[in-house]
Amino acid sequence: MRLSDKTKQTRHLISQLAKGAHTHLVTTHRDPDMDAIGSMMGWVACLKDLGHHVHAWMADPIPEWLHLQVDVGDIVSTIPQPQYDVIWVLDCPNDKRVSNLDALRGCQGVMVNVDHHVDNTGFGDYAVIEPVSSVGELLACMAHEAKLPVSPPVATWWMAAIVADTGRFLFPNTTASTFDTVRWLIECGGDMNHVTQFLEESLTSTGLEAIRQALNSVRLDPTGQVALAILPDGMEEGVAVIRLLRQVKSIEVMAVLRSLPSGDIRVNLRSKQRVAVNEVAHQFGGGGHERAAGLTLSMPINEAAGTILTALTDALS
Ligand SMILES: [Mn+2]
Repeated sequence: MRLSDKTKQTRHLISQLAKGAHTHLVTTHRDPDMDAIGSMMGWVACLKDLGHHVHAWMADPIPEWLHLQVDVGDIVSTIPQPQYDVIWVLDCPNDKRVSNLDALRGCQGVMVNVDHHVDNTGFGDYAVIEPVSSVGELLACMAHEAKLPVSPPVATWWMAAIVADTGRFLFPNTTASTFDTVRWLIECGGDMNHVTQFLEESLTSTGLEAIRQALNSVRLDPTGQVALAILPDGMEEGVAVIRLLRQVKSIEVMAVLRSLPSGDIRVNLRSKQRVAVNEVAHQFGGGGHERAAGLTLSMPINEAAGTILTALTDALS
């Protein structure tokens, strides 16, 4: 990985903060995916192994798929203290992506923004932004460089983050450094079998039903290159639906929509080659990567579906 001198200095400073500070709050983006959760849980465990006092915080309810896998008692829904030495915000391109920005702003502490989104706004007192596959990979690199203790559970969390954000090592964000990092995490005791069970073998029967309904909802543009699916309320199988849609040869761009508890519509966008979906997301105040982006709309779901289908069709033409 090529790092600028400034990034190297910031990284050094941040590893000093990780080692030297005693109280830490760690959080990630709302509507968390595996990179968000894996990065957060791994970082929390790593800091705890250093003997520090650490809270993982997420204001939104913890997704159902995660309930199956971790003791969510470990993640608090309100910030327990008015002040921490360091507040870590992971995998958030901007501070509005945290689960409760007002609550975060009400908490004192040096804020460190650790992210891999190219459109990160650089918020926080310090920011480490590197365009690697995942925040899991970035934290693992930082831990390696700073010689932080990486236990088998920490390594497994970061491997899960990397495996998920690289689409099982199939997306173009998978680099030689990604494999070097995973190799090192396995040497630290990371358990790929556990990652497989977690990511590939944990669908519930309700999840299967949600996927069936989402597939029934699929709309295509007239050329068959744009696909859009709607997930049933409260279901979180968007990743599985996208993985199925992308297997269709003619489909170039995909959108999965779902209603959030607030009534807003969350839209996840993916593309194979030709469309920079973050540019589409920017049109609606969202953001992300070229091949994976997201946005939130405040309108009825059918109207949102029409709007997104049109925007994606325009982006392709
Ligand atoms: Mn990520």
